[in-house]
Amino acid sequence: MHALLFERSWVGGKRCWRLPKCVYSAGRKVSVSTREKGVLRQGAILFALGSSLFVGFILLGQVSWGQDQMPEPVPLIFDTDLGNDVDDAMALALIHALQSRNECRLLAVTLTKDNVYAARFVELMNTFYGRPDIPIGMVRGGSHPEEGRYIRRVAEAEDSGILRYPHRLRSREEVPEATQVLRRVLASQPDRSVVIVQVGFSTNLARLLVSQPDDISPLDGRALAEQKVRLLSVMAGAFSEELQAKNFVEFNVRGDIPAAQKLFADWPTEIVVSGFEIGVAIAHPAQSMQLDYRFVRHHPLREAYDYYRGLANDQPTWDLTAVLYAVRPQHGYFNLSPPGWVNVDDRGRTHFRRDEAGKHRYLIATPQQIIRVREAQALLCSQPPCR
Ligand SMILES: [Ca+2]
Repeated sequence: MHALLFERSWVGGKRCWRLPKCVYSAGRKVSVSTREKGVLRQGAILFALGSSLFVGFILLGQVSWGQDQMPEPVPLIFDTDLGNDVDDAMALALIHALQSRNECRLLAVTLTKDNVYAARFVELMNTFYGRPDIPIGMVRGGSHPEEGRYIRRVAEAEDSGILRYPHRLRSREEVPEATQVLRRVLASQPDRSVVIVQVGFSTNLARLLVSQPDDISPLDGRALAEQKVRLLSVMAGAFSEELQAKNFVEFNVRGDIPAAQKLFADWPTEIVVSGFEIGVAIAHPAQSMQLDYRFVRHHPLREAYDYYRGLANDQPTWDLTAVLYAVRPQHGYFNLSPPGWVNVDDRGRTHFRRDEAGKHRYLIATPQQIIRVREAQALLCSQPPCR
């Protein structure tokens, strides 16, 4: 038997592989028969197929390796004054949509609104999205405990004597105090992992900062936050030149000025702030509320939006932007200011001082980014539950 080999030749000025006219076997030149050329061609085909399969396996290996390297879902705490405006409810829907996409994991919702209907609304939303057991904490005392326009109406809505949106909570006493929930959840998480989104008053986080060691954790609140939290994403204040010139005092700061001062002065991790100017520039399209929720007869967010804003009206998306940045910081939805420090004066105005060593930044959105964010938020808010 003599070995059959491909030979490399120059054909038409290009280098290529072709079948040889003869080969050497045991040092002797041997001509290649037609049958042997057929074997060679079959070998060439098999070689090509084998190579393709090999490359395919390598690529498959790379894909599965890539999946192993996928980032973990962001462990998230949502701290909200839900009920004062409807963007908190929209932000909660957005969180659930992102959790259904395995991009975040809602660890707890803590309320800065001392009203049982706020807690009931959160629980009915969590239940609607198939996650009824997410811990809920609620401030005691605090700013703006009134019912507002939608939380009670949606929580008590019935069809033929049965709750339209099932949930279990009924009384204020059933809802644990928020600081305790924050301490318990933080203590249970890996170090430097948790992202907190604060879209209401700073009451709960300021109280966390001054909380003392207890049977939940030997750390005080500040040390616990420093150890467990990776990022705090806040909707508060105002940073545009126009609003600064007007001495604008934003609602979340005005609701508890001492707490906001405490938060920006003492919080130990990085903070990214979505100022008033971002959410007001990115209006949620009323048309989305009218058209995109037809997959279900009753949707708690659509109903809340109707009671609060009216289905014919656009809605600023302040709180949604803080969630979107927290979960998708790498998507280029926003630009960030240079680092610096935010501080809150006694009238509730926010000021930003640039400092390369600073831990605070605020969001900036270009006109192109505003279009993108508006579309992404509308799609995520109206994403059907994954139940
Ligand atoms: Ca809010």
